[in-house]
Amino acid sequence: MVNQIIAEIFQEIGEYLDMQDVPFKPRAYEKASETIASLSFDLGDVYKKGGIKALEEIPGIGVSTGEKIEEYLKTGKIKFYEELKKKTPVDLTNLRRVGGLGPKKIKALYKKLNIKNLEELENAAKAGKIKSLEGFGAKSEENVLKGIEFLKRSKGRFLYGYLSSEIKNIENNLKKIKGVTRLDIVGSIRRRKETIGDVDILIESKNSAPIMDFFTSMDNVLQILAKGETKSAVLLKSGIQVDLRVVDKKSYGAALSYFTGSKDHNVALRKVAIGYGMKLNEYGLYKILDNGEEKYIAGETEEDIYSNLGMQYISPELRENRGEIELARAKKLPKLINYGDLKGDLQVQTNWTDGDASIEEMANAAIKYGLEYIAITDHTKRLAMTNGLNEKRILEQTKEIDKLNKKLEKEGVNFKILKSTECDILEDGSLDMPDEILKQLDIVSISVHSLFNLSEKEQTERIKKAMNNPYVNIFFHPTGRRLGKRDPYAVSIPEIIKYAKEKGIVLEINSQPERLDLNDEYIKMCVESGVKMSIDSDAHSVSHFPYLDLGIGLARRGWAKKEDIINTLPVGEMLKSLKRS
Ligand code: DGT
Ligand code: CA
Ligand code: CA
Ligand code: ZN
Repeated sequence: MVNQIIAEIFQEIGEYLDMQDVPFKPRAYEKASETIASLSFDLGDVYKKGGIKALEEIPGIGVSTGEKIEEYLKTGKIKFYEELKKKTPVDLTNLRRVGGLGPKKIKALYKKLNIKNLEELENAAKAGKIKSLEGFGAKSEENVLKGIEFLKRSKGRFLYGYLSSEIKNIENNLKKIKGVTRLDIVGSIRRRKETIGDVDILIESKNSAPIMDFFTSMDNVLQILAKGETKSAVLLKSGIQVDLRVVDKKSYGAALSYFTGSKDHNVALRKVAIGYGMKLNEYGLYKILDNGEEKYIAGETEEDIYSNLGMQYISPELRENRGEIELARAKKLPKLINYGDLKGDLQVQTNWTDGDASIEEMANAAIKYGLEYIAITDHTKRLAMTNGLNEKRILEQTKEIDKLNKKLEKEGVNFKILKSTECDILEDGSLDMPDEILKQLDIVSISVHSLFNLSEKEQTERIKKAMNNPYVNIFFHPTGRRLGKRDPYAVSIPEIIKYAKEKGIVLEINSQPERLDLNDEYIKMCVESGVKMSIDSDAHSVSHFPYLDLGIGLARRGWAKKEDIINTLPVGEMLKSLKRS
């Protein structure tokens, strides 16, 4: 929103002027900034209707601030601000993010130690120069170092799976506030992206003050980045930023659509609106009348907006402008797999190797989660650090599984434990378990845990050789990536997909927050090639089954339908579908 950008620029102008010891003006910009941040209408719209006069009529905005808003709306920048930045090359934006550093302290650090950026700040703190400054001390110096360390750590993107309970908690607390009639987590989280830049929350309410007060004073807030009537933002101690917007009923659907994104989807959607002589923004969908006036048509719900644009409703996971707009206009969107469609989980580890719990405990947790079957896939012997199973132990395990299945049957529980393995692919593409053993299992799955640095050609050939074993059914976490830790190994997934199709091999969508592998683009490729997939939790503990939702979200981002995923089938049909010639 343009308001927010201008508010931030004015805030920085105030701080720059203050650094130059200009009297009075800093406070005027600061006030204008606060005013703008809390406006419930868009400055761009005001200007379009009433020009600079209308801007100046807004309380808190004067001649000089009004002119600058006009300049920004016309040119996309403010010269005065650009020049101030050049004259005072202090990186306010980043310095302000260091916990405890307000405008006053940043000014003092600049004036006395000529500190202009994070690097100079860190050097000064490490050299012990900050603690002797007036108004600072040993504690402040320590906090500066901690703050910088924290910024370094939190820079970049986050894994939603590890933050979901904290976010859920915030969501539940906000919902309890009186007057909150609707709430959605929007942005990349609603689109189920593999990684998220920040958390975006949208609320419908007529009275935002108590919501903003609560939001900015939560226990887990490290720093308040903005607090206004319609928008606030905080930095959590866990390092992630949360943006909150409060809107009214009439605009809720429009805001939901806008803040869900993606930006590319929004741009394409606005183009569709323009094609119909309409205008779409975060406040609503408007018809442009012959006299130039705008008539509100829709905005309360997303469904209203899509249908008034002659489109099917588009699920958030599809909103990346990868062809979904065209299909929705032609009413030809695929019917995606749903949350709750999985009947089984085909990768589960136990305390026979590196899992936390026994086979029975994992089975009970899966039953509680609502599944009808799991495959026990402990590692094989080459992975010695996981206490990988050798031939003797895996046979012992199959006996234990038989015993447990009998017990379940006797108790009348509709649940089946399948004998399986996460068999290691050896250096030369052969498997870490002889065929004699593999053929006694219900499902054979394979994965790469070594030689990550082979060339793409060598790695692809090695994997293909393993896939060629007639007993192999599923290839687990096909690219081996660990988000934020390890890049995928070099491998040609398109070639693997082609080979999987030929051999009838299933490729896995691994639901662990740091794997999410295959990714959405490869999933789409499998869907298009008719290669089946499984969605597995790769559970190592009884608490991991809910990760399956992350895998389903990813599958939906990859346009997968229920029939593309084998473990949506009941156990008998699923096993039949695995049969290889
Ligand atoms: P993230 O946070 O990097 O994981 O990705 P998003 O998609 O959550 O992006 P974010 O938080 O910057 O903004 C949330 C949504 O707001 C975004 O998906 C679309 C909308 N939005 C933000 N800025 C713009 C913009 O400049 N133009 C348009 N059309 N939409 C925007
Ligand atoms: Ca976001
Ligand atoms: Ca955001
Ligand atoms: Zn593994």
